Amino acid sequence: MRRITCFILGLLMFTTTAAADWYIQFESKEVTAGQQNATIELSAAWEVKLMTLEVPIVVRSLDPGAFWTGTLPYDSTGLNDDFGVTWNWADPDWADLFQTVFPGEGCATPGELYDGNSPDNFDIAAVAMLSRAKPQPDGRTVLTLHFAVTETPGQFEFDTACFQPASTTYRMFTDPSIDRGPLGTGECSFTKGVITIVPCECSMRGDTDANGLVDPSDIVTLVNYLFYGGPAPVTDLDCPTYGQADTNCDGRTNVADIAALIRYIFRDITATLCNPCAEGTP
Ligand SMILES: [Ca+2]
Ligand SMILES: [Ca+2]
Ligand SMILES: [Ca+2]
Repeated sequence: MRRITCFILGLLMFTTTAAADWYIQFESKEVTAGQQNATIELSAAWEVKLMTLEVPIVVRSLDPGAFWTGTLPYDSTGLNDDFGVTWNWADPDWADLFQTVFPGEGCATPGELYDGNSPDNFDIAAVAMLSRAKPQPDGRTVLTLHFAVTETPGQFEFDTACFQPASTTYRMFTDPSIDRGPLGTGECSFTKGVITIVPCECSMRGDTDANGLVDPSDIVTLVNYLFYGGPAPVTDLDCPTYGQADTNCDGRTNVADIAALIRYIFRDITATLCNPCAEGTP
């Protein structure tokens, strides 16, 4: 009986592991309305040495007005001319984000310009040069995109879509050349990512004692807490950072926040406290 149980457990583990070893996936997450430093990670898993990864992408609003905005991530030359793109790739010079004037030309569903108006099409292509990319059966982040989001609550998504007749879907070529995507052997799955923009109402920043005013008593509260074991500042759960005591939005409550409060209250009438809604979650 014990032997049978072990066999079944082993089979279950094997099945679970095998199913998870080939994938390309975006994360899904919440960001705050107007957040300037939002990110999305693309991760992938592969079992044998990898040669190339190509993921044609469409970014589309699921709710009108909820979208990315500002300067969109780009990396088209491989020569340090990039913005908002962090590669976790052995050969970053051989990894790019392509945008063309006519994305989707020749595809069954036409694409649209990469211009901050939904939808935006582009193509992620990464080549592992001489070293190839070592097997990553547990998966790892390959790429992080950095961007700002609109003030409109709602959702938008990063999905895969035909980019050109030669790039109709995602592809993962391993060494020797076998496409593990849907046009090849098909082990590799794709998971789209959904960004949910939630309203941000963090009006109490600096008001560490939550009495409705930002005044010297808030400095006292913070000093007592940090140096004399006093009670923790009130935390506003609507704030994306650590509440109203984090007056410089770096995700920590420390002496720098006291300095920011002193400057704001006493020293500089032009000083403002950080806007945690714009900064978002650290
Ligand atoms: Ca567009
Ligand atoms: Ca106060
Ligand atoms: Ca801080």
